[in-house]
Amino acid sequence: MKLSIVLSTQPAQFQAATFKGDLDANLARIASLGYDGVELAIRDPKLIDLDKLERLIRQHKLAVPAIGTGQAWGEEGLSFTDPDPAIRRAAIERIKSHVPVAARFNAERPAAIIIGLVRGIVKPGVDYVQAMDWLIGALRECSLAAEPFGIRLALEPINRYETTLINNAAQGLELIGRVAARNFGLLLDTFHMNIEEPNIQDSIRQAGDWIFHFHVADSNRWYPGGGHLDFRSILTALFATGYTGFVSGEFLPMPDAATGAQKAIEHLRAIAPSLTQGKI
Ligand code: LER
Ligand code: MN
Repeated sequence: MKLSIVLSTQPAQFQAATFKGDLDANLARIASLGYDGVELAIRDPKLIDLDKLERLIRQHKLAVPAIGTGQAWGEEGLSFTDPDPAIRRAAIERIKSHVPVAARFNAERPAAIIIGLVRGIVKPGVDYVQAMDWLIGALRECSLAAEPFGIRLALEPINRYETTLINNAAQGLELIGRVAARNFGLLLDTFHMNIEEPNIQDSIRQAGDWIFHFHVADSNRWYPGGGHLDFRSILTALFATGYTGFVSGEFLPMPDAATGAQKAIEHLRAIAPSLTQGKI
């Protein structure tokens, strides 16, 4: 099982970006804890020193399985479904600007670009059908731009308290059918699944090959093992689909980032030997 953890490369209010602040120190800590990779939350690629970031990541021998983009919404209000066409266009261009960034990391499999809250919400005065049309158009355009680089886009079903668009895996799968791009799939997050899915394991089975990336947090969004989710059963279902990607920790820095990260890796590594040999 390959494990990664979320690190924010720019200041962000998002609380479950486990590591924030000093990049070098955080990467050193993540590597020393035994993580294989780091998931980078990048609000705007043009505001960061990508050469330095890439150098540090290589220095710490970490893979980058995915790039989070949600802070473009969280800090700037960009979204695919804003009634203002200029904001929708800016959101699309922002996601496209992540394509060359994702292509820099991992020759084996480039980083996936996460479509989280940048999809937006159904804003007051906007009709749901209209919002879905804008969303599908934006996703088609971004998937097409990413395709020649071998980059995949992973849309994350997010719980109802954060968005009104795509809360569960079934809605995500329906959207995949409508976008109809082979490089457009899902990111499933156990924290959101615990709120929205009728049965987490069944939803994982249904999503199958469309699972491009996977976030883990416990029921209370603490590190896996800090709440009451059954990660043995959840991960068994995940690997039974043939999933070969990373299991990526995205949880609150509780009681602090380093302790949570350590407890997560202990809990997940203790479970791993019982999972199907060869799949992990
Ligand atoms: C991002 O991966 C996520 O899970 C959301 O809760 C962001 O708000
Ligand atoms: Mn998530």
